[in-house]
Amino acid sequence: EDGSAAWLRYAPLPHDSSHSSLPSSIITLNSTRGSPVYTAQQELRRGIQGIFGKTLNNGTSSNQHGAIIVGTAQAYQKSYGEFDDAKELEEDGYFLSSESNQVLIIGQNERGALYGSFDYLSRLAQGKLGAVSYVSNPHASIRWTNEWDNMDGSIERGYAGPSIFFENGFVTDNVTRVAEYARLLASIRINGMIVNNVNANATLLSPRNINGLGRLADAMRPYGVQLGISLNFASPQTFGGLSTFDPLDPAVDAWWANITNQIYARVPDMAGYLVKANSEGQPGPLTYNRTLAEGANMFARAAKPHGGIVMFRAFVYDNHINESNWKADRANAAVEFFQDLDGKFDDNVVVQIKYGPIDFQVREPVSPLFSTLRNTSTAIELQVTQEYLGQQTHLVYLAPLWKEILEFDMKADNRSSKVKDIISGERFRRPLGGSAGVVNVGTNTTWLGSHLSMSNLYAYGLLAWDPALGAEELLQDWIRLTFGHDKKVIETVTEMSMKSWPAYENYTGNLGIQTLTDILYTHFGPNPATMDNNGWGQWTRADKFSIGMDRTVKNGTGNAGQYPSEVAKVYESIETTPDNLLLWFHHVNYTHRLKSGKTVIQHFYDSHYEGAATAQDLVEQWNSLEGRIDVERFEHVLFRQKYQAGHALVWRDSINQFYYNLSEIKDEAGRVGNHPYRIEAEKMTLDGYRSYSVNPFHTASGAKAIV
Ligand code: BDP
Repeated sequence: EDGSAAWLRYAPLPHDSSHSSLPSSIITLNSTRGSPVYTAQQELRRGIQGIFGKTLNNGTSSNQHGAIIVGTAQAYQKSYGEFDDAKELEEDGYFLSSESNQVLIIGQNERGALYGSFDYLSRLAQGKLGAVSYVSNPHASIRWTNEWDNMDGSIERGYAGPSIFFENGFVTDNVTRVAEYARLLASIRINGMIVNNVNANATLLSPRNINGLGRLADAMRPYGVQLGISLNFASPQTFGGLSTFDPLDPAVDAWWANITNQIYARVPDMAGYLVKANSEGQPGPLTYNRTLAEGANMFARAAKPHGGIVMFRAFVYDNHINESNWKADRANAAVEFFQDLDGKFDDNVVVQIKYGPIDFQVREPVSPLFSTLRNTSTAIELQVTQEYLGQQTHLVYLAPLWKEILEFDMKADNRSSKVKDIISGERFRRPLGGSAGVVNVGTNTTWLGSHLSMSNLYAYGLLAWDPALGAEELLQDWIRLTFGHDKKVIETVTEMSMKSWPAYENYTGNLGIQTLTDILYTHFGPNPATMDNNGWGQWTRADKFSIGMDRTVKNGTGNAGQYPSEVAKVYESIETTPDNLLLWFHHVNYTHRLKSGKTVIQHFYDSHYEGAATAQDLVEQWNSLEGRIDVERFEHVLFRQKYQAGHALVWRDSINQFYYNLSEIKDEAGRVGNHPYRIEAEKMTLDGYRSYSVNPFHTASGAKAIV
């Protein structure tokens, strides 16, 4: 149990779960090796063998009793005649019926048939053996992952070892892991994957690497996962040898058309491109005074003849903002850059928007851009990799966070406008839309570096398919598939996971102040002092008396006014802003009283204690599962939980000490700065250790640690 099988373990069902009507044969309506329907057939055999120890025979159409029939609706109708539910199927959707001893798994297309097979197997593996009959269709057409892999094999914000796609500047030769990853993604109904970093390297476009991309796509195709790539805007100049990369220069246009043709010649079903432009030092159309839409449309023209999509990121901002300008606000950037461009993007462009206006913080309001763009297709960008959220050394189950965002009602034009219905294209009647999840898996057998963080990947895919699913429901399915059916295991891991996001928020940054982490690069560990006077604009504006960004229209940066009026009204006033976003939208005294009656500073102190205490509990809770989980995974998780428990104390004391030093307001409970029973390591007689001063000072008591 090294984690490589993730939730596709097909472990035998406990007890005697013999299945009286379990089919004994399989009829596959496409026997072409490598087709998703063929893959579905292989998967069904493998799963049923694993779960029930039963080998499926080859069925024939003359003997369909007791058979699983898997294929597309078209193929089914050819052999067996019309079936009613076919009309309800949408692209990638499937019909699953296990009502008689015949099981039908019929996809609208090949991919749908594969999804239906995985769904059926997931039910079996969870012991959900009852009869079902339903159609399942996707909420949105774009259900992609983004992988931030570099050509040298490193991964930006990846915490599970080196890349499975690239090494030493080239696409890897061995694509075994790539196929295994595609299999995992297909099982959660992901249909596209961008394989390289948004901070893209143009050498990906060399003939050798284009051929390599073909190899990756070939490995992914049997699973219905289409490959896509990130592009570097300056490639025509830096890589192609042109004198310019101006998107309106015909030579540049021709260069992109040509390179795109070359890629599609090798990967005819490529999903499309992802572009990060004019952001954090990346080149883009603004260099030539062209608009972002003109830049995006250049790629759109190249990809259009091949059916490709261009995901153009809204993460555009100036990363040299000057804090002395009280009105400056990074949170305003996306709307400022994109509002005048609405309707100017070609129809195969999708603007990909991070869920919040800043950057994957533990708590952010929804990005206002979702309601600004009415005539432009949009997708939401979520982060599965826990960049700011503990980098897989802390347990943070993210589905509750994503659910809050997806269910948020922007009330555009006073009409229900939930984010999930905007990104599906439904609310503003857009042809395209969906989700992009930054995953960053690596070569580590656990995929993400930690067994427990795989619940995030599982939930991400299935929420992209159906955002109405519940966070806890998804979690419990994942637990059963990953750890089995032991009731105590299910209850304990559920409880641990469901309290993990609130706990992390409590001991890192609460009341909407952002994750008070080291902002300069690592994004790991407490460093609130870096949260101001940095060009990135992630500011708290904390001083001796007060804290928070005033984003009101009346006195602040005007950010609250970027939301539709109903929502803007709520955020404009301190009284109506929810406490958990108070410091995001308002600058208040530390002594300001929250709706709970507590002062801001006392809330800080208390929450940090509460959050850190929860992190200690997680160790106990996990420990209580000893013997109920295989030793390999038990130990692996235990190590991480202990680390988290310790690191949560570092977080608690750093943040509390920092704001105590700044405000000089005492903790009512007398805890902050007062640890009478603590024995400082540096005061002990050190044998083989020495003490040293740490920076930032507040990450160790007395600013001293030992090494
Ligand atoms: C930030 C990451 C940085 C990414 C950037 C992005 O720290 O590594 O390149 O986002 O999304 O969160 O482009």
